[in-house]
Amino acid sequence: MNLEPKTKLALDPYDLYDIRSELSEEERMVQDTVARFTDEKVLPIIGECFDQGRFPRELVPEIAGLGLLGSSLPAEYGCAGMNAVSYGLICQELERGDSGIRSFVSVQSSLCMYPIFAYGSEEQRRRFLPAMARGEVIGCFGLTEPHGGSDPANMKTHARRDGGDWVLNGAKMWITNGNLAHIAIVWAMTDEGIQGFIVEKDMPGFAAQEIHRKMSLRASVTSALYFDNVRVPEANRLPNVKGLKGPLGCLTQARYGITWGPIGAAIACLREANEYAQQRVLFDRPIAGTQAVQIRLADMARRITLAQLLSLRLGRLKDEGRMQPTQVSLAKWNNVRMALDIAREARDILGGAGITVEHVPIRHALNLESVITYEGTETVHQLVVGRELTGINAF
Ligand code: TGC
Ligand code: FAD
Repeated sequence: MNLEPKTKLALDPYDLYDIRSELSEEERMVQDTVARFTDEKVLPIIGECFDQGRFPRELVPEIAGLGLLGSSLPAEYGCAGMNAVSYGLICQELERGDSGIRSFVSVQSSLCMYPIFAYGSEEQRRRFLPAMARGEVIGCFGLTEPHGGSDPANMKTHARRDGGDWVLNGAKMWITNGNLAHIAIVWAMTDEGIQGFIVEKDMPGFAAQEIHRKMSLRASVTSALYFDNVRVPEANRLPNVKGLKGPLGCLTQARYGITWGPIGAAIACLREANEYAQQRVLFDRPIAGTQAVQIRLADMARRITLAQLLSLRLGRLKDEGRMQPTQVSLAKWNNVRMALDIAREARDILGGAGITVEHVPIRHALNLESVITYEGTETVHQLVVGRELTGINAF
């Protein structure tokens, strides 16, 4: 029996394995909605925002209106209750626009709303989550400290009990949304181990200072946070977790989304390199007609396809409750590396034109220099996988 298709079907060059057909109708709808938002609202302004070092805060109400903040949390807290694959697709389509927009949503959803949901009291959930889903309360997540982010167990920020309150001292570094945020989820050492606190921006002794002169994630706010005898009431301590597994549990959620995001950035770069190469005529033919450029474009498509399959599989495992942190590490490592390499190569295919933000690859490449460092550096994720294989901790 001949099972070959009768006619050759046209493939989508940016989805060669028709992964979209593996998505449910609802997942496709989420992807289309966010894709439209990115095309209509993000892409027209983002080059200029990057150039000016400005986060487009005016987009937050629409991001919230589309249900993209805390999208996986339940409806009883004003959230959309979507599945993990939908959250991944949200990240992918937003990062097709810019890593900074995806970062904003990752931090709000996975690093701030998730810990309040997973580790907070019912009162904290009701107080914060609906307002955060509406984008009226913005959060940031303070784990990294100036002396070294890869080893958060060695944190110096500490909280001491004082009557019914906690007194917080220390500093956090490289904090996304820091100066935008109304609340900070701050991880601090206590006599009972690491604990999480909801620090409100007007608490005396708390200060956020924006970090300028960045060459990466310029359309995102990054800050240092300082705590000088900040008095935090017991009602603002996250009661249901102690130890490093608290912040690491949040990172697993955010890193999962980050496996999807760079796929969007890579697709944007491949698309632009492909279109440019078809129009750029050198030596009497478009450079897309040379073997060297075709091999490079084909190799980008190959790597994107593998990343798409990896993230979809990871998302299905997450929706079945079977996803393990090591699997997330492997995909974060693979997919960010894939996107960074593709962005740099796409920049090269554009020649001199590739160095301006009129074209997307340089902006994505610069952004991905942060993405490969934050949420665990590439080395950290390689060592997590190595530890899984060998049983030996090489950190
Ligand atoms: P280790 O002994 O391995 O673990 C301590 C406890 O945590 C548990 N655990 C995890 N739980 C959930 N998810 C994970 N991924 C977990 N990894 C470990 C573990 O089971 C253990 O639990 P228990 O009950 O036995 O106590 O800890 P370690 O000190 O050896 O550290 C391991 C290491 C190096 C992997 C970890 O420290 C690490 O991941 N370092 C990197 C830090 C990092 O990623 N920081 C990110 C800061 S946030 C950020 O970058 C936001 S950018 C966002 C944006 O803008 O989009
Ligand atoms: P270090 O930990 O000092 O690492 C330096 C180098 O040493 C790296 O190459 C690393 O891979 C390597 N290294 C570390 N350990 C080993 C080892 N055992 N063996 C070999 N090599 C090793 N943090 C937050 O808490 N919240 C945020 O919202 C946040 N947002 C960020 C936004 C941006 C734009 C950036 C750039 C960072 C952000 N971070 C945030 C911080 C980020 O998580 C850290 O930068 C990251 O974890 C690495 O920490 P570090 O910069 O201190 O580098």
